[in-house]
Amino acid sequence: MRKTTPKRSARAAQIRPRLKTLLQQQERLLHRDNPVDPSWSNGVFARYRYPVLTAAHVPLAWRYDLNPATNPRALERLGVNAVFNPGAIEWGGKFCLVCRVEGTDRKSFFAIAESQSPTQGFRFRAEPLVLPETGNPDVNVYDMRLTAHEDGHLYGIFCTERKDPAAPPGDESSAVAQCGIVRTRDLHAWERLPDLQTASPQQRNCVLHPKFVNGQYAFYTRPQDGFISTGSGGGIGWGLASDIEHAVIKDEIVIDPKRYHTINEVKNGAGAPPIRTDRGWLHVAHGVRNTAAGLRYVLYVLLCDLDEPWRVTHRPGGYFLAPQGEERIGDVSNVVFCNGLIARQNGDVFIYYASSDTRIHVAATSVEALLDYATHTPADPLRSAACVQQRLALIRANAAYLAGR
Ligand code: M1P
Repeated sequence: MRKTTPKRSARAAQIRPRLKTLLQQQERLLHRDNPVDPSWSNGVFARYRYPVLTAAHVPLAWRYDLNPATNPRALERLGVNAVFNPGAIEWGGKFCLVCRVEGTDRKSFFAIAESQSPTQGFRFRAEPLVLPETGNPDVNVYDMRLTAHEDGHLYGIFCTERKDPAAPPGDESSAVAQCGIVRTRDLHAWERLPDLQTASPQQRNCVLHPKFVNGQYAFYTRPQDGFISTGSGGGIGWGLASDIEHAVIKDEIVIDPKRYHTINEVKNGAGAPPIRTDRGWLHVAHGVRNTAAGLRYVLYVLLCDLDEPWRVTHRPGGYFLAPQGEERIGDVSNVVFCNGLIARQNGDVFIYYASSDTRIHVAATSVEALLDYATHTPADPLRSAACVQQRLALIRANAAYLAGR
């Protein structure tokens, strides 16, 4: 039996009340009800009052040394800065989010949080995901997109970032982003495959299409010249790779370019893997514009042809979801970003989006509502005068309808 010395019990007494309080606070957070936010109503999707995951949801055992002998003051040893940008999948009857967890040291890693409910009660598994590496170690990994591919594997497509070998001396910021690939059959054991190869110097926001196209693996890509700036690249790209174990895209085309004075004038990127519907492949993507206060990231919707998924058939104008309220504030303010959604058999859709690179929220909608939105929202006419005409058409149609009632 372990002997309790007066010194040890004094330390335990010191640590226990504080940790007990922290644990109680966290349990309250994890059990908190998350009602629909009644103040939001555009008919297209519902917002929820609270984020579904934050840094405060991360288990205490990942942050604190719980042993009073080695941490008598119960100090946090490994802080967590943010939990955001999750891939999402319904798996084994649960809603699973593969989150980007960022330590206070700025390095991100992946961790799975699960719940029986799509909108509340998410709890991290006991340990973070151990991502195997290639011969070229990752410095930072983030933003996993989960694709249940028809080849039988569940793929995780993510961004792997390493220092730019061409950076001049003293430049400790320039990085090269590329597309990392892992796969699993059980959401526990992950196999790392070589990174995707394309002609682009930078790749971020890559997404694997769930079906073979012309017998090949199909990727949405986002070619860029620089880590932040698009240069001659930008836009959502598309390419095929014959072998996923050595994925090489030889021909990359841009299927949804950035455009002057729109919500994606600076850049854009694919979000979650698209939803297959009878009207086509539905995408929730992100677009970035410039403002005097910096970049603004919003979500937008795209519909692509069912048989030719690289062909955009509907591009509703404007944003679908933009940051509001506390969503506007965080580490990288004025950002919403989505790389995971869950489309259920019954037509319900849960869009997991992060705000300001800090926390994760959910928006609830349906395939029906998204298709209605995608096919009936007019495209951006690209000029103020044309926008007025668009609005006049709506106003006058309404006037005629109301007069004829
Ligand atoms: O900081 C906002 C987002 O910036 C990047 O997106 P993009 O490549 O389109 O600029 C990503 O790093 C993303 O993780 C981040 O949320």
